[in-house]
Amino acid sequence: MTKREVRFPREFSWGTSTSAYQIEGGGTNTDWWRFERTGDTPAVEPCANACDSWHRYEEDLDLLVKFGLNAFRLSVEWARIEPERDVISTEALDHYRQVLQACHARSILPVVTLHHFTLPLWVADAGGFESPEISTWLANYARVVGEALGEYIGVACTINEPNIVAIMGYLVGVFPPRASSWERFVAVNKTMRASHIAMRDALREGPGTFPIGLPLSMQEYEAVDGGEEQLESLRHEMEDEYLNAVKDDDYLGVQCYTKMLIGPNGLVTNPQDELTEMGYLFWPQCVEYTVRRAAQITGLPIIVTENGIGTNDDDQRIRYLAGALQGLSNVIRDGVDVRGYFQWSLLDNFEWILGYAPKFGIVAVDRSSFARTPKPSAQWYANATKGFPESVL
Ligand code: GCO
Repeated sequence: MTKREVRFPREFSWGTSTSAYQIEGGGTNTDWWRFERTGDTPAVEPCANACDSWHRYEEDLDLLVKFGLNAFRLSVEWARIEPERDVISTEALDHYRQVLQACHARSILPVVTLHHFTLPLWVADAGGFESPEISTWLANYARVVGEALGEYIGVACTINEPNIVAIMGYLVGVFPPRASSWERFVAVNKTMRASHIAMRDALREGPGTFPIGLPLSMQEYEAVDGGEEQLESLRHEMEDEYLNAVKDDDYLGVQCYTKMLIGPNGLVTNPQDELTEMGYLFWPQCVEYTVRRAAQITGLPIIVTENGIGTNDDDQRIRYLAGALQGLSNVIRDGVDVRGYFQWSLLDNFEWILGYAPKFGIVAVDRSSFARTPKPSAQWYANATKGFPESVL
C-alpha cells in the first residue's frame, strides 16, 4: 500500500477529552445501557441522559472557545452508526458530521475516537471481543466512518484503552461481560491489537490525511515488597505488547492517571497516601514517566489523549494539572515529540460503574437542568496553555 500522506496540526493541541456514551445521553442500543439495568450489575446508577451533549454539543464547543482551547476529543458511537449488523444509520453519520463541522467552525481540531468502551447490542450478543469476526466488524465500521467523516477528522483514535476493556471486562470482571480469567484477558488483548491494526488500515484507505493511533491506558508502576515479577507480568500484558504492536502507527495516545504500587499479590494502597475519588494515588508525575516510556519504546510522536483527576476538590485538580504539565514540559524540553495534551474531562460525566460521583470535569453539570458551570480549574487550565511550556516552569 502506498504510504498515505499524514498531516499533524502545526500548533500544539490543547484540549479536553470526552466520550459519546459518557456525555451524549440516550445510548440505549449499547451493551452498557443493558448492563446497568441487568440483575446484580456493579453499576451504581444508570447513565441515562448523561450531559445531554447529543443536543448540547455546541454549548460544549463554545466552552472550549471560551477557554482558548484548540482541540476536542470526542467519540462516535458504533451502536448509533451501525444499529444492526450491516445496517448504517445516515442520520447518525449526519449528526456526527454536524458536530465535526461545528468544531471546524470554531477552529477546534476534532480528535475522533471510533470505539470507547461501548458495543452495539448485536456485537455484544455475538460474543463481543471474543467473537472471531470482531476485527472484521470493526474494520468495516472504521471504513464507514472514514468514508463519511474522514475529511472532517483532525486526528483518529481507533479503540479507547483496549487494555482497560480487557482487564476490567475479562480479568477483574466489573465491566461487561464480567469474566475473571487471565487466559481470556490475554486473548482479548491480542484481539484488540489485531482489531486496532485492521481499523487503522481501513481508515488509511479512505479520505483524509489525519494521523491514526491507539489511545493506550498507561500508568507509572512501582514494585513493593517483592512485587517485581507481578509488576512485569501485568505491565507486559497491559503495556509492552501494545507498545510493540503500534510502531507502524502515526502516533501513540498516552492516557495516564496515577502510579500503581504492585506487591506479590497485586495492587497495594497505603492509606496514609493522598488519594483521589477513584482511590488512585495522587501522582501527576505519571505523565512524565509514561510519555517518556511510550516515546522510548515506540519511537512515535505522542499525544496525551487523557489525563486528569476525579475529585470534588477543585484546588486538588489544579495542583494535579500543574504537576502534570510540569512533567510534560520536562519531557518536551528533553526533545520528546509531543503533539498535544487533552485533560479528562471537559464535563463532569458518567464514570462507568461509579456513575456520576467522581468529578473529572473542569466544568460542572447540573444533573437536572444540564446547565454547565465552569470551575476555577477551567480558567487555570486556559491560562496554563498560554506560553507553554515556559508557563508552568
Ligand atoms: C477510561 C476512559 C474514560 C474514563 C477516564 C476516567 O480510561 O476509563 O477513557 O472513559 O472516564 O479515564 O476514569
